[in-house]
Amino acid sequence: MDNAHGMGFATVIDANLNRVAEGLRVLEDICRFVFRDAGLQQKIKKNRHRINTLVPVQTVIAKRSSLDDVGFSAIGSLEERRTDPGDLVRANSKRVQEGTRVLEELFKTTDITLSREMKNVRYEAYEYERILLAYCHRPRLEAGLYLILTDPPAGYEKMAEYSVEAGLPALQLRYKGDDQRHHLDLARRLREITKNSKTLYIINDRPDIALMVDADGVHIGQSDLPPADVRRCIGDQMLLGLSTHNLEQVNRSKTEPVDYIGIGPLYATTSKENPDPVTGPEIVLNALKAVSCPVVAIGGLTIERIKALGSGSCRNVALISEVAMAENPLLAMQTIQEIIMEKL
Ligand code: 3NM
Repeated sequence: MDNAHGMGFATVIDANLNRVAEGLRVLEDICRFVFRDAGLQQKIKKNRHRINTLVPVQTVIAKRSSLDDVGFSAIGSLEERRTDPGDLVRANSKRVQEGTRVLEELFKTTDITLSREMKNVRYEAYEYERILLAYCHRPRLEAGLYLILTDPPAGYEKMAEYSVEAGLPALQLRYKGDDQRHHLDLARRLREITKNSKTLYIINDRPDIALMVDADGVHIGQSDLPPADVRRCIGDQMLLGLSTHNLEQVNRSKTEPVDYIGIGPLYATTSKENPDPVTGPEIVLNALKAVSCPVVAIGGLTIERIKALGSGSCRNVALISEVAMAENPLLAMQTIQEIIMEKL
């Protein structure tokens, strides 16, 4: 290779290393700040650091000039058209995949080990794209009443029908009986009722049942299986919620692949056996400051206490008894949903 060509190749390598590093950085930040998957973020980061260590000698960097690059103006117009997070993930995954493909080829002439390394990064980038796109299509927990059902006097089915009618953002089946088949049956019936509605259907404690009935999500507690393992089991498209009971657990949740957290019990509750110590309502604001995902206030909440939570504080409230014991549960759901939405 003569000098002029050598410099040309080095410039192509330089340009593609930068393209790959930038694409990885965007994917890493989306992973970290939007989907909060620390494990995947670390994998992307490792590859980005590796790519950065390969950036060629300073002479080439000094010679780099985007303005002399004949492709520069052509790229700009396409790059400005990103319409949703999925577009952003796809576009940046493509940058990484294309860049590593070019590097894989070029390094074949100089360093076969590096060429293979680039191939590995490319294959890993297909994996990042798949996971992040799945995240983009995962349902989101909207503001409002998150209703939990444990033996409601009106019956599970009736309460599920009311939840759909009231347009609640989420309904959780929290069955505490021993009959596994009944549990599964019930879970299936509530899935039928909530299907094609705006009410997300979440199963408490049981990722296996959530998968069997094709629920929208699973909710787990601090002593259930670890969130990362549950996530591996339920895949990328289901919502995963985690109960927290103090700020230490709230902070730890930031490193876990969960989509929302519950915080409580804010007040004493009789709906849960062996509840954790009462946190008081003040903890909600601190939890909201600590995490970027939705925070669901829970435990001993009543209409009056929800009103007292203050405007602008909590967008998500979970209840069992206040609705289950209401004379008219549908009316109670509608009223509480309205109160929460008015407070926002
Ligand atoms: N989890 P009620 S408190 C299921 O602190 C549950 O994580 C809690 O019922 C927690 O609205 C609770 O009747 C019970 O108090 C909530």
